[in-house]
This record gives sequence, C-alpha cells and structure tokens, in this order.
Amino acid sequence: MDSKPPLKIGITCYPSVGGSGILACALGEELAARGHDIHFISYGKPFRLPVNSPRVFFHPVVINDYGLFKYPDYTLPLSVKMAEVTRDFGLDVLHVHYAVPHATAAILARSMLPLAQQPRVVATLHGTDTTLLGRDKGYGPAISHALACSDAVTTVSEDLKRETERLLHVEKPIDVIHNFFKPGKPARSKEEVRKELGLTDETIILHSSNLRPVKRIDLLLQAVARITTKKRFSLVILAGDDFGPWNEEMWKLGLSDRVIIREKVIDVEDYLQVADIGLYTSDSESFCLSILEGMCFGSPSVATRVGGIPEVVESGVSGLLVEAGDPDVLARAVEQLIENPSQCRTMGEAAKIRAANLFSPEVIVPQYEKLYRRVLANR
Ligand code: GMT
Repeated sequence: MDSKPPLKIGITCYPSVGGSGILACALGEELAARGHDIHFISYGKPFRLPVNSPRVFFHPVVINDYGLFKYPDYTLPLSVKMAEVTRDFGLDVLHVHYAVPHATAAILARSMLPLAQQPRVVATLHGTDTTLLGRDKGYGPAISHALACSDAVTTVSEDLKRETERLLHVEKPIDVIHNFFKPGKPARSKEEVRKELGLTDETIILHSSNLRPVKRIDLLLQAVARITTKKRFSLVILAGDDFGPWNEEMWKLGLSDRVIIREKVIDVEDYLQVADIGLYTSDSESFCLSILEGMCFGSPSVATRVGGIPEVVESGVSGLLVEAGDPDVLARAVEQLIENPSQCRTMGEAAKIRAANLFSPEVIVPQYEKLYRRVLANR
C-alpha cells in the first residue's frame, strides 16, 4: 500500500458475469488488502465479490416495481444509495465500472450531497459502453455528459481511449489503466479436472466468455470444425450464459463429441490450468480479460486482431493474432499450435512472463491508487 492514509472507496459494477464486474471485484479485493475500505454498491452481489475480507462491504440497491413504470428504473435508486453510502461512510471516491448507468448515477449522487460530503467520481470504461452504447443516439449524449462531469475517466486499453475520444468527443485527458488478473490457486488437481471433463491426453482449446454477439460464437464453432490434424483435441467452453441457443449449430457442425460446455463457472482456475490454447474470435474487444487469464496459466491464445487485443498479445511471441471474421484463418493458426507443442509451450511461457510484467495487480493497482490521490488533491 502507499504510505498515505487509507481511502474509503465506493465501487459500482454489474453483478452479472462480465469482464467489467470481474475486474471491479478483483480491484476491490486488492485495494482492501492494501488497507482501503471498499463499499460495493449494486443491485446484486457481484459474482466474484471478495468473501471474508474485513474491509469489503456490500450495499444492495432495492428496486421497487411501480405499476406506473413500464420499465423499472435503476438509475435513480442507485444514485440515492450511492449518496446515502457516501454520506454514512464518508466515501472519498465513487469508482464506477461501465458508464451506463453507473457514471450518470454517480454524478447525480454527488450533486445530492452538500459540498463537504461530495465524493470524487472516477469512471472506468470497459468496452461496449463506448463501442456499442456510445454509438447509440439514445445513450451517447448521456454518456458524454457523465464523463465530462467525472473527475477522471479511465479506459482499459489505448485502443478504447482512442475509440472513446472519437465516438464520445471526450475532451478531458483519459488515463489508460490496463486490466490485471491475479490467478488463484486451483481447487482441484489437473488430473481431477481432466477426469471430470472426460479427457486424457488430448490438446485442450479453451474459450471463456459471456457468449454475447460480439464474441462470435458462430465463428468459434466454425473455426474448430475446420481444424484438420491427426492429433486429438477438444474445445472447452466456459460459458457465462446459457449455451442452449448454440447447441443446434454445434450438432450441425458435427462438433458434439469435441465440445464440452461448463456454464457459470466460479473456479475458472481449475480449467485454466489444463488449457493448452485459448481461442477468441470476437469482432471487437477492448482488452479481453479471458486471454489474460489464460496467459497467467501459461497458455497462448489464437485471437482476432481487434481493439485492444494487440496490447495484450504480441503476435508470434505470446500468442497468434489473425484478421477477424475468417474461420479458416483461425483454424490454421490453431492447427499450427496443436502441431507444434514446443512452439506452443514457448509462447505460453512468454505469455506468462508478459502477464506478470505488465498486467499483474502489483503493476496495475498502484496506478488506480495514484489516480484516486490525484483527483482528491484537486479538491
Ligand atoms: O465482455 C463483454 O462483452 C462485457 C464487457 C464488460 O464490460 O463486462 O467486457 C469488456 O470489459 C472487459 C474488462 O475490462 C474487457 O476485457 C473486454 O474486452 C470488454 N469487452 C468488449 O469490449 C467486447
């Protein structure tokens, strides 16, 4: 921890499975371990909320379903809870992850409080809040306004910073703070996990995501269907959402014996430790935390060269990046790694070193602490 007095920080994120919630929880846990008090404010307990941490608190936002409202409103009850927690616990900073509606609610919460109690607002953009909602005429102006009113704005990659400046016309300087991952200890041995998956010595390709359209699960399945090698391999999908809608496609492609699905997995480390290769086929990705998770366990990924991914993976060194949208090109890259296990291992080792050097909590968390101190100094 830095030598200055500990801070009181409110963190708001989506509690559902998604990169921004995972990052927010990991950040909260690391900040608490460094002595800060962390107050999570959200409609549900984030699925990776640190447990048994004496300095981590959770404040639920209760949403009433009034008959008059066709669509239940979350922004106002969230802003009221943010103001209440800030006042009751003397929060210094409200750090919101994902702009919509969290940044708007934080700005509103701040304006509900007397000057002396007003927190600093830090907004971290994670990807689709800029690349998808930022383009939406019904959201864009509100996001731009909330960012303009925030005390600091961060993005998880240089690419997302450029996209945010381009789409949302943010004039204030944006700080780039990359994502980090701290691998936990797997709960089971590699042998136990392979046994549970029904696998022996085949190469394991891993894909871990929330299956949203941007992840291109169609392309993932097509690419795997086009891999030609005499070696045995399987695709393990850690699905953050129901895989059901993809079953038919999987059957049609003749992949039902090759693909193993595990839904809403908490102990990702169990599976990360047995993966040989990651496979990510997204059309757009601000960072791709899942690639980093694999890197921490020494597995290189084949991925599309989009968004912030080239900041995470050095193609040819710590993984292989290919043009987006072509299942054949993806299949050839995966084949290259399956056919050359020693090249695959060398890339995996390079990936692990890169993750530790650039994207570890020791490197990243102090950057957030420095940012909090900076915005507080401007009081
Ligand atoms: O993965 C998603 O679509 C959800 C989204 C989120 O905010 O939860 O993920 C984004 O944030 C992650 C954490 O910063 C990044 O690693 C992902 O690349 C990013 N997803 C996209 O940009 C599509």
